[in-house]
Amino acid sequence: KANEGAPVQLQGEIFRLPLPSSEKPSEIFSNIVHQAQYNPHFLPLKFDQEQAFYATALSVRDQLIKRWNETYFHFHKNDPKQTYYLSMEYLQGRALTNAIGNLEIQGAYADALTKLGYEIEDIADQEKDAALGNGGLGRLASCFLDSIATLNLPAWGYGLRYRYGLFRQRISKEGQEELAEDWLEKFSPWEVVRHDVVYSVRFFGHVEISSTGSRKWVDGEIIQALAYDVPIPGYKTKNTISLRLWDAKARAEDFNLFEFNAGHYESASQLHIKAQQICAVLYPGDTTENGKLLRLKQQFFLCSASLQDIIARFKERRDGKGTYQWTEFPSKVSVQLNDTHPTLAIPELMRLLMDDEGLGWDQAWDVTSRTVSYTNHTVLPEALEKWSQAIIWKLLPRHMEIIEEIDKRFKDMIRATHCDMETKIPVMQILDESNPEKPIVHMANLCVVSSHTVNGVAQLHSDILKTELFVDYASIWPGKFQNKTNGITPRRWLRFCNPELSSIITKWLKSDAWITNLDLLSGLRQFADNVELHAEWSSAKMASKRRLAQYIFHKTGVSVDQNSLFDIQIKRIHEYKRQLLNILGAIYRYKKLKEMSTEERQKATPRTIMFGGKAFATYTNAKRVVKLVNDVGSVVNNDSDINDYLKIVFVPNYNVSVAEILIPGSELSQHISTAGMEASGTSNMKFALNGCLIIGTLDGANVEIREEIGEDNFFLFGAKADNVPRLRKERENGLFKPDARFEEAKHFIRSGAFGSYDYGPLLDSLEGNCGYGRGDYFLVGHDFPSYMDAQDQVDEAYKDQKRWLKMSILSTAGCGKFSSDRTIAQYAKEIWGINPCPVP
Ligand code: B1N
Repeated sequence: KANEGAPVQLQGEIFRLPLPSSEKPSEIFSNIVHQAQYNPHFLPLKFDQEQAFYATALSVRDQLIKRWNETYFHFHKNDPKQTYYLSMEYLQGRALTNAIGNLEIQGAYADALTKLGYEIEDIADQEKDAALGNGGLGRLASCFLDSIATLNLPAWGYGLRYRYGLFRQRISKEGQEELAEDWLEKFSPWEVVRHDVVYSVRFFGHVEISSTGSRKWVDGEIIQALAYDVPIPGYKTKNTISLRLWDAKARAEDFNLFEFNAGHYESASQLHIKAQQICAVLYPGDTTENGKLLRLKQQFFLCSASLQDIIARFKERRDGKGTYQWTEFPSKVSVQLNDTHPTLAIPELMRLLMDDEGLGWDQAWDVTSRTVSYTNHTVLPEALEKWSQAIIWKLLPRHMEIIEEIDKRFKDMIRATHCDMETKIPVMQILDESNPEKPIVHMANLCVVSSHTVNGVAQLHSDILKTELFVDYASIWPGKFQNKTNGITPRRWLRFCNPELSSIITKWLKSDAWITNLDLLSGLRQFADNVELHAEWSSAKMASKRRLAQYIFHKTGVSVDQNSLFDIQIKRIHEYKRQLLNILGAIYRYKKLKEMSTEERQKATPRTIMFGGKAFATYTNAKRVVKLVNDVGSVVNNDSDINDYLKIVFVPNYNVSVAEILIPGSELSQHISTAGMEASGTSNMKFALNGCLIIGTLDGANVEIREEIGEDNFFLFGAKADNVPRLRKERENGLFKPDARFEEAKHFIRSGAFGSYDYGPLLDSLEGNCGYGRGDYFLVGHDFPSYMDAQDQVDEAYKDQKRWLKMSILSTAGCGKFSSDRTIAQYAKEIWGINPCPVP
């Protein structure tokens, strides 16, 4: 057996060691016990649930590392073109259930834990979420890693190892409170520190020009980037890829012992303190200059460390040293920028190639622009990154020179080859000096100019990029723009979070092949009217609703009716996502129920409306929405007249693992953004996949979901994206006539029905000429009547359970397209040019 197992490097040569085997149940048992005894983090005398979790996780980690090493060795030997996904965010959630599920060792681990006196679900529940992301963009990156590994693709993720990820949300009388969440408090069993993978990253300093005219960035402060690898297993494959997260460290020589001994403790360890700040928090508040500088430091830290690592690997794989050709780099390396947050990878790659490797501008530009591609995730003007040139000159003087040169050459090119576009230069240029007080850099423009491919994340969004946001670039480079509709991993978002429904699907399709070929779900369509399937489908949904009801009771003390329609909206709280539309509709429903006679009420469809989501700490209107939902909930849930018909619940601290409980238990979910504003959305896909019906606008991926599952199975309402600008104009010109129901709902809040908190400013944002933009910018008032009509249709449909179940089955059946396996296969073929490289 000596030719099996993980490779190790010994004296410069690759040797292979025998596999330590621990995949058999008996060995798993002893392995867990071994981990519990030998890991130094806990007392050996106790073996409580938490310790059982860490011991179990460490035993699984050994398996992952073995596979990770084999995958690395295999890629190294075969030297395929490899993609590197650069993202400031990953929302991994929990890893234990996913890892043992992907490795197909659930049964063995469950048995071993039973022998130790535990249920595997309780042990899995001990794990803290890794929440190194804010929302959809970060979760998409994590789904992509799962699909990359599953499809055996040679690709890795790079990110930052934030000490404090997304804050923990607590709901108090005041509304949302934010608390630091220390996910590394005890330690993470999933990461492996790589003390041999360290790079220097420079900040500040200046550019030195040599006698030959070459430029070099020198001085400033130097921080070390240290790699932590998180193994990402594919489903039913040996391939296990890496998410490499950088941590920041200062060097020992930067610790001034002399100063320290003189009692100047802070100045003695200045650089250590600065290093600690870099990876301290996910998205530090950037309203202050300090905050902006720190965020820019984070972005550059990710880009510089990752590119140095990528270049080192490129050289290493070119059979030793000195034999590589830089022109081959783009045929071996592709770099995907997850939005503009890692844009600095562009000038950093240029700098490394020119200043360190000695390439000329043209050659460096050719290599860079054939290597880098860019995904846009938003068209919201306030989310498009604009950095002040002054701050970049200060922090990254050499990069600012390079950006200036890219901008200059771009403009020269336009004037030379597209003279008809001359007038468009002001909107296309990278540097914007229109405000001489504060010249800025448009990061999206830099990305478009420097990338070989630019993509949007749903068809509608990609169309908007081509016809609006990037319209002028599209006229020069029509072939540069693509669509890659987002997707979600069917492993986490159906197979593992909803095992009951998964077994039913497998039984009716007579195979579990759908887990890696989601299009096979369409085979359920032929059974959409089958009464036996209806019975099984409905009992699986009931089981998930029961689990969710228990969770809600445990977290909020509210007991909900398990036979009511479970209606859910979970996502970041943002005005464009219109949680306000949802709660106004709920308020109207409550008021009408109050006004009804008992007999009338008995005809109503009982509902439980659930909200979940976090508001950015400084986003005042979003926090007011959280407060309103909670206040409405307190009144409604304590009103004995209508308790049998309506409950309104705010589920605190929404995150990935909470989503895994909410989504399987959902029957209706709301995806109700103002059309044209939600680039894609991905929870819409997760809900539909779990047989939940959607009430939604024609926005983002809703459009494609509706196409796939059929328009009869989708509750549509609201303005279309094309009409939004006209409707906003009409609103401004006083041509908008509000619906009576809308007025009544707002008036009810103003009357104080939900307490004394001043909702004036929030409600004012829906009126005349105030608030965001110029009065009801998000068209809540315009869409309210069609929203309420669609809600009436929902109530009617739910009364006919046979019809509802059929729609639910057809929702799941239509979700094949929304597997991230499909999305990633398209990226691999149409943008990255990489091929599967399965470990034998
Ligand atoms: O990216 C998701 C999409 O499904 C959502 O529709 C989209 O809103 C989301 C600045 C963002 N766009 N932009 C961000 C995240 C962090 C940040 O600091 C912007 N997130 C999205 C996946 O494509």
